[in-house]
Amino acid sequence: HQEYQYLDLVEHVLKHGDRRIDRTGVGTLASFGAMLRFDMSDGTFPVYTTKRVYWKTAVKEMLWFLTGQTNIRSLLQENVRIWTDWPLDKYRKASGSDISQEDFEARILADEEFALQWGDLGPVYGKQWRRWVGPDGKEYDQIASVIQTLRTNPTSRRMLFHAWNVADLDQMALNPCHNFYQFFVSGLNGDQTPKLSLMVGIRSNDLGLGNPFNTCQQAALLAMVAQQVDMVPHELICVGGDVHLYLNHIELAETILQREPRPFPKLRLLRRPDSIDGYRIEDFEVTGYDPHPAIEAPVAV
Ligand code: DHF
Ligand code: TMP
Repeated sequence: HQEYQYLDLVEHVLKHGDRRIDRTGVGTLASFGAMLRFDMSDGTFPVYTTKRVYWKTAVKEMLWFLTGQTNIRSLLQENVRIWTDWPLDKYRKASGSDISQEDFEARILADEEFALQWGDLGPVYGKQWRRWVGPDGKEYDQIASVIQTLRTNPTSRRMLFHAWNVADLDQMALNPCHNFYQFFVSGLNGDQTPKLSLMVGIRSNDLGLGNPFNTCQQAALLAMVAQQVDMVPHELICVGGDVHLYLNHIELAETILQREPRPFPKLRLLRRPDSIDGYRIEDFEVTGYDPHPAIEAPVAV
């Protein structure tokens, strides 16, 4: 079962990870350099089963990146709350108030001006993917360029996009974790549909919370891009730099290691939008997802 790649990595970090106090103060066990390869042929959708992964939330985050937006308001409008902690932390520190997450989210939703001032994460993923600003002020849509190259020159070795815009780092709520997205096409010579693969470089990966989300949302991106360029999804390859387990996720890790993985679900896109900008969550049909129970775990801010 492909999920053992993830479980083996979790076990490795648990056993051999280097213990340190990290930026958040929570502390981690960390290893360096890991690769997970998921074969998506036959519609396989790599959503881990040893704990429930909220794949819709993860895919909605991916759709939000693709819109180019960076404000949590549009995420909250989709009932996605995974990014609230960072603006909330900033607001609490700046205002000296101890407003609850619920009240903060309600205010972001109700008050557009408040959202503009306090809900923005800075020039994070969506901004860099869709509107990277060059030295001359020109904006670059990296997603459109990659799709264009996939259509016109699929053997290119330059089909990638990147979020690590050095000049913008200090304005981001969090430096981008998943940075480097590169595509590769195989099977161009036969009479079958060409196969599209995606490799993603993740400089820092939280194995308990971030990684399960990242894997399935990147698989969703591969499925969307493949559909747009008339190819079939092949492999998703996730390459991690600092892969870590937070010390308050040890129990989570031990629990999933005791569970038996179940078959991955299947993904089907129900509609073919005119462009990469046209996807909605309703387009994702996921069948056969029968995970073990969810495990709640705190996120390190
Ligand atoms: N910081 C840290 N320390 N770890 C992260 O994984 C992380 N991820 C970020 C931003 N900063 C981060 C963005 N992605 C959750 C999942 C992904 C994510 C942020 C948070 C999360 O809390 N997942 C829970 C609840 C999901 C839900 O409420 O729908 C989970 O159980 O998967
Ligand atoms: P860092 O910027 O100090 O590396 O902290 C970022 C943390 O967030 C780190 O634990 C990795 C985690 N993370 C993911 O694993 N995946 C993600 O998609 C995001 C945004 C963060």
